[in-house]
Amino acid sequence: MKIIGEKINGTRKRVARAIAERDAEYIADLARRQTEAGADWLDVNAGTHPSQEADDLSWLIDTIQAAVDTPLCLDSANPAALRAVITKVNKTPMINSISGEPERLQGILPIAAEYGCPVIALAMDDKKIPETSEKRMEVIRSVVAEARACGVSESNLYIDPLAMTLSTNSKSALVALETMRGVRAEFPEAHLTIGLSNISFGLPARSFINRYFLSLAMAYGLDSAILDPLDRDIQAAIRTTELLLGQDNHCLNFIRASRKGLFDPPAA
Ligand code: THG
Repeated sequence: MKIIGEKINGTRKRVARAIAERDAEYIADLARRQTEAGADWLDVNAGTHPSQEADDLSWLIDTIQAAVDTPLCLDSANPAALRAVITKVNKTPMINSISGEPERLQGILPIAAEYGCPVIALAMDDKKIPETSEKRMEVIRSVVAEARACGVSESNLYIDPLAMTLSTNSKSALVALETMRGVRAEFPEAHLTIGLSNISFGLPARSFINRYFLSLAMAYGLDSAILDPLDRDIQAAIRTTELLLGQDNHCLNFIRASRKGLFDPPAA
């Protein structure tokens, strides 16, 4: 299970302030702590107006790369901003994201192809999120075909089936899980990812919902997720579910994470 650390996101108030004030130490600290907690990529979302996005992303990238060498996941739907910053990224970044939306496909797929980037593909088009897993699969099929045509291999695609909040649709987790099943069956080389915390938006006790959903999704083939790696309970859910699904030879990762104190309760 690969972790995309979610914390450097300008839609979060504290991060927005750090970006506005160019508070490098705050951002560097988030980069270091997520890396220490095992993040495989750091999501970088400036969360700012498109006119400001390239500048802010550029500062974030410099700041993060001065602190850690963890690969980045550039979270932007703006091809111009992505082009402006991609050459300053040290390690091949993931791009988050494309969708079935033609402008986004045509603007971003060529960048992913040129730089050999893994790319997250959302199961939606023209800002509309299909209600059923069958319709999401139709969008995914067309995005996979477009990606291939542009020279992005199936194995560089991270399909995001989209977890919508349960608070407005009690079947939304099921729709996401069914879509994962479909992707696994039709596109065995492709990866799956999800923005984990969406599933619980507007509900109480969110961390329980997030964790049980993560565990179920892993059983459906989820192999990466955008989440908070500093959350010890999520760490426990990931390592324990890997153990149960036979994804942890000799239980080594579980034992290592436990020794590292990533989830064990502190000694009384
Ligand atoms: N799919 C893809 N990319 C995504 C998402 C997705 N990128 C953005 C988002 N969704 C995932 N990232 C975050 C980052 C931070 C938070 C939630 C999702 C977060 N939220 C706090 C909360 O939920 O309570 C509130 C904000 C705050 O802390 O101020 O921290 O679905 N491909």
